[in-house]
Amino acid sequence: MRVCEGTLGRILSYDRRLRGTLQGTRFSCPLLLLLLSPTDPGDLMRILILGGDGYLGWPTAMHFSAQGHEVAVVDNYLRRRIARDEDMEPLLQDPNLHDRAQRWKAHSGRDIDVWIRDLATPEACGEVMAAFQPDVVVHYAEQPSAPYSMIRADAARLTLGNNLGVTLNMILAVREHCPDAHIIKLGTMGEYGTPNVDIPEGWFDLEYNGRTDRALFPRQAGSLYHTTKIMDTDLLWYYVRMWGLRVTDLMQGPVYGLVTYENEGIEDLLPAFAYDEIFGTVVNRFVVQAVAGYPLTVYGKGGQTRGYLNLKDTLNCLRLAAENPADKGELRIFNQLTETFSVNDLASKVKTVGDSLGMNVEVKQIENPRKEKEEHYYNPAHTGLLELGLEPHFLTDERVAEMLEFVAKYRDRIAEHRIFRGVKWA
Ligand code: USQ
Repeated sequence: MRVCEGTLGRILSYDRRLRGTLQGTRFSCPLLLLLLSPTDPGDLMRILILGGDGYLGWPTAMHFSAQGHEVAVVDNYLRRRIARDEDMEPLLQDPNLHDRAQRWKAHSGRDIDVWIRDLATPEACGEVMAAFQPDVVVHYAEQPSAPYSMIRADAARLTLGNNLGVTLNMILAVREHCPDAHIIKLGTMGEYGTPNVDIPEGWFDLEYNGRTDRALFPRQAGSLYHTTKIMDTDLLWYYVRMWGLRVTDLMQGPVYGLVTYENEGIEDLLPAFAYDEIFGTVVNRFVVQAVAGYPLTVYGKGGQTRGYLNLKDTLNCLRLAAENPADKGELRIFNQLTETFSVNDLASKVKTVGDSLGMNVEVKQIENPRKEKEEHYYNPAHTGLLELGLEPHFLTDERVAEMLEFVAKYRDRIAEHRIFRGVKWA
């Protein structure tokens, strides 16, 4: 692990934080605080989360903070602005980052630094990196919606410009200000598409005309958003080769859920939970649709299979990647998913569980607004994170029931016109 300030500095910094926390509002017992900080003081890191306002960013910030790490978040509220402009706002209240940090402080006694900056501006990116001197940079700061990237020409340009621009600025700023920092980049399983062969974890052995080499597995994205993620991977791989950066690229499938270790039972700390066609992922959408009495929107034949994971598992994957950094000059790739199932499997599970709760769920196959294979082979490897210690939370009937019951408390906030608008791919 990289040590920016040296071991002594780190211990002093930990001691400062410990005493600072003890002066905070909630914890008055040092022993309790130590028990609540599972990380050894010598392993504490400075973790910078780019895109810290998002569905994944804010829970990740709290998770690392709860482990005792020093955490800062940066965001320019791009997702909020798009959601507002497209009338696709999330289900729950969406406090701004300063409010979120204050609420976290009140609950945990811990600080999270907040920077409202546009990382697509090189100066802003450099300013944050120079000031915070991270050991780990978690890069979520991208326009995350595939449908949004396909909606109009201006949205396509924004997605490409923002996602590639921020990634390049981040790389250049890391090299200038903290070249040993471990970059953890959120990629997507959508980079691989749905090939008719097994999918390895990023790399494969290539044999051609009797010669062999190790290469990035072929990528074939299904949306412009997913294509920007391929371009990110290529940018990172280029600079890993040129400058010896240390990078972990997490190829993540669609995430579901909203309860984490840090926010359980505390509504104040829940993340933005989207159920609309632009920002909502399919599991979260089906749960909200079942609660609203809206027929589950299965696109096309419903044989589309993806690799899914619970929000808690995303946090554990990030933690495991940070605790076990890539080497210098390494682009390490993990496929971040815990189980695969089709849209039809998902719909029938939500229906069965919803019906058992008296929801009378209807499932409706509708014309697919996307251009994608609706029946296909899908077999991605995903052993790397399991080998680091990941213990998956699968989408059991009990978990579906918990989500349905949770969302049912907010039923009157569901705006049906946000559920389907039919953004066409072609
Ligand atoms: N789908 C339906 N009905 C719906 C919504 C989606 O049948 O109402 C289908 C889609 O057509 C697709 C599958 O469900 O085949 C997954 O769709 P999704 O909206 O949950 O996921 P996607 O658009 O691919 O994007 C999401 C995140 C993105 C992340 C990606 C991982 O928004 O940030 O990168 O999941 S992956 O899908 O593995 O590429």
